[in-house]
Order: sequence, then structure tokens, then C-alpha cells
Amino acid sequence: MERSELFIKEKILGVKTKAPRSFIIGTDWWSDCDDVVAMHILSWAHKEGLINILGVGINACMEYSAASLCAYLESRGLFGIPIGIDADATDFTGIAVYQKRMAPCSSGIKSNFQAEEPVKMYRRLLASSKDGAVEIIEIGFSQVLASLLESGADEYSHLSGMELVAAKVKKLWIMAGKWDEQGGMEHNFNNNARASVAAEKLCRMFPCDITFLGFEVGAGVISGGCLKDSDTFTAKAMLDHGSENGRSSWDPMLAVLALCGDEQAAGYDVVRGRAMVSAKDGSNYFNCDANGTHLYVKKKYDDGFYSSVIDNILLR
Ligand SMILES: [Ca+2]
Repeated sequence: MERSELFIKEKILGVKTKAPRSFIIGTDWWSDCDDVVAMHILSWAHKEGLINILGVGINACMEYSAASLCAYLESRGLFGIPIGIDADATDFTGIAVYQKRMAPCSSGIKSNFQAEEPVKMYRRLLASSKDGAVEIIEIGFSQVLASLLESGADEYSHLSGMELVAAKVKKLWIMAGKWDEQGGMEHNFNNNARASVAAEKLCRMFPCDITFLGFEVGAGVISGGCLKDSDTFTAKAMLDHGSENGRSSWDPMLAVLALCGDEQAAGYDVVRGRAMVSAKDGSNYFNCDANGTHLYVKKKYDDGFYSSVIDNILLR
């Protein structure tokens, strides 16, 4: 059996629990198509019964954001998944190119105005979940999660955002940072002041374990070209981005890592300690500490292994 096939059988499908693990996903769903590849993988896992996607929060906003995400999820067979959007987040740099083609196909959400306010959505979904049962995936900017931590009691819970996250969340899996140097700079932390200020808060305040997958991990792992010319929104998004032959795999690698639920089993060494981000410029720093609650991952294998796992899932 091919190595990636065996990996998926043993490390992803093989650890299937009785009840699917619960996830809330944050995505910028913005200029880069790797979010779409990640959502392809996560929607596959949802359909396989490995995970239950409780909701998706979009943290960068353009005209077609919520409708295009709704259309995408529907194209993958997922209907009625709650979608939130930060409607103020129109100031990130970059041009969103793939959303306009998808948006008209949505049978649910037709415009951003029909999506939920994202902090309310996270609070609503967390409040109705069992203690310690929710895992959060973030493949975009940090301001919604930072605002969640700073939120107060509301109609969904008497707990503060910090208390609610501490009670309900097991772990945050996040694609962000550049960890092979002190002072590393990466898009999700340093796109603009909104991103940097939020990233500093998230790293300082988040009350649960965090695993980071950094820029240096995904840049050289090229995936998604296997879908070229297929009649899928994933392939069309990659084409619109100019990456029909494949794209760096930051977000899909984070998705596969989260699905495995175990860094070592997913093919990574880990460095444990405490991550910090400068609110001024989004540069990131790491203090190693055996008792730290933050991890960043380093690849154990060649790039081809990770790309073949992603492509293998995309072709299922
Ligand atoms: Ca992203």
C-alpha cells in the first residue's frame, strides 16, 4: 500500500471515535486558495463522520464571502452549517479572486448580511457544547478569536469569553507564524495592524493548548494539482488563484494535522514552550519551556509525503 494511503487508513480513519470530534473553523477565505483546499479536506472528514463541523467563522470580508463559503460547503454536500463573518474586516491587504464564481450557486446564505456575527456564533456554539469537547481550527486572522476571549456574558452564556473557552475548548490548531527564527514574520500575524494586535492578544490570553503550524512548514509542500480540470469548486478556486498546478499547503497541512489529533502521529516533531507576537508588527517569538502550553511543529518527513497525503484525500 502506498505510504500516504496507509497513513490515511491508520492515522486518520483508524482513530475514528464513536462520536465525531467537534470543530469550529476560522478561515480568512480570502486571497489564497489554500483555505479552499483545507475546507475540501475538512468537509471530507465531516462526511466520513470523523468530525462534526459546528460552524465556520470568516475573518476577512469581501462582497461574496459568506455566500461563496455557503456555496462551497453545499457543493461538498454540507448544508445548513452555521456561518459567521466579521463584516468590519475589510482592511486586509490582498485581492480575493475565487469567491465571485461560487457565490451565485448558494441555496442558503446569499449575502454577508445573512451570516451571523462571528463572536456571537462562537459563543452560541460553545455554550451548547459539552465541557472540553470543542477543538478550534484557525487558518486565517486572529481578531475574531481575540474578540471572543474579550467578550462578556450574553444571552447564550453567563460566562466571560475567557471562562467559556476555558470550559468548552480542548485545543486550538492554528496555521500562523514563522517559527524557524525569532522575529519571524507571517501573513496571518502581520497582514495589518488588525492582524498583529489580535495575534498578540490570542497568544497571551488563550486559556487552552495551542499547536502552531508555521509558514516554513507548508511553503514547500505543493498540493491540489491533482484536481486540475475537475468539475469542483476547489479546482476552480485554484485556477482563479493562478495555482491550477498546485499551491503551498499551509492550511491543508493544518487541517490534516488537526484531523490526526496528534502531532507525532501526524508526522511532526514538536517544540514546546510559549509563543509571543509583537502587536506592533506581528513578528513572532518563542520561549522553549517543557511545561509550556504552546507547540510548534517541524516536519519529520520529506515534503512529498505531506503533499501526497493531501492529494490522496482530495481524490477521494
Ligand atoms: Ca488562510
